[in-house]
Amino acid sequence: MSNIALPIQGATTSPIDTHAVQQHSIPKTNVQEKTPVIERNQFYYDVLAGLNASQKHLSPKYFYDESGSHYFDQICALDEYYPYKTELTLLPEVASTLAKNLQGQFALVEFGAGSLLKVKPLLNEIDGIHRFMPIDISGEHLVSACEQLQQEYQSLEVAPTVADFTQPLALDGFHGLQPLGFFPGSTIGNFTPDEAAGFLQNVRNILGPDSYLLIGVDTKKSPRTLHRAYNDQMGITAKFNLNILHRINRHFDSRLDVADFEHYAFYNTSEGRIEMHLVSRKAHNIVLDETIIHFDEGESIHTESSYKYSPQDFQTLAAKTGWQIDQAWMAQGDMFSMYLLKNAVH
Ligand code: AVI
Repeated sequence: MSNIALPIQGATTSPIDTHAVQQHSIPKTNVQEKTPVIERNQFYYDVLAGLNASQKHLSPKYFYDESGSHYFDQICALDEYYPYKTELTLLPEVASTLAKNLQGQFALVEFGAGSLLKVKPLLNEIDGIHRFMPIDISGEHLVSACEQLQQEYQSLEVAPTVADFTQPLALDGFHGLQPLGFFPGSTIGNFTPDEAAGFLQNVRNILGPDSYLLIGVDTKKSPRTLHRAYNDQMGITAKFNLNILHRINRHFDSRLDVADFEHYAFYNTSEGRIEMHLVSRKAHNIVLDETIIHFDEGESIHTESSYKYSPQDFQTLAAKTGWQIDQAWMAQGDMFSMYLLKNAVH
């Protein structure tokens, strides 16, 4: 499975500042660093390989530098972008049902935790959560978010891990508690179906037997609603998409004019996904260091897919990756879904 995306609100891919890690009040022994941040060389390699492919493409994980994360925060505040707000509205109801139905003592593991905004309804409602183990690739951002959370939830043990959770990961330290995974935001939609299956299997291995996973999944719906969500009137999604070209300009010695490209997003009904592209306005060459890359007029770079899952689609995906659906919630108008999955393999 490829190394994709940490597209969580507020996440950045800036290098880990070990000073920052040392200054924070989260005990340093609680912070585990499992993988290095994305290397500059990896970015070079991925950009050149992606732009030399017959369908040019770039990984959506490269959206999330500091400006990209800032644009994503703005997207979440837009009226048109329903997934963020809809899930946030659904979460208190989900949390109170879980508080009633889930008996036990839990270690809550959040994948791609970012700013830790969505975990609070769970912490507020479920008394059995004693340990919180967020995982994110952006170490500095994660540790400072954990520090703030620790102030608010003083009796909670907060133990962050700096890692790329899409890769196999040995997560120790459940301390005898039952693992409860949390993967909100429909980030699963940014994986291809094969990657999504690999991810769910990986999470099952990380959390182990007797674990649960609470996951947010965007649903199939009217293409008009989807189109609006990814083509907002203020043009923030366009800026978010085009920012990947600015990022290339910052990293390469390049002749690339961002104004030669435009944002294009549409719902591909047969694939069940939003596709985001950057379309060349004219036939031209760009130069990245010594490499010349040609674009025809109208040729695109595919920058992101955002898959949408009907309940049946998601049931099939869960079953084939060893999870069983324990509970399901649908937001009003079937706009967004959440599922509590139980590890079905013993
Ligand atoms: C993070 N991810 C779930 C968002 C999505 O909807 O696929 C990223 C995004 N792309 C454009 N707008 C938001």
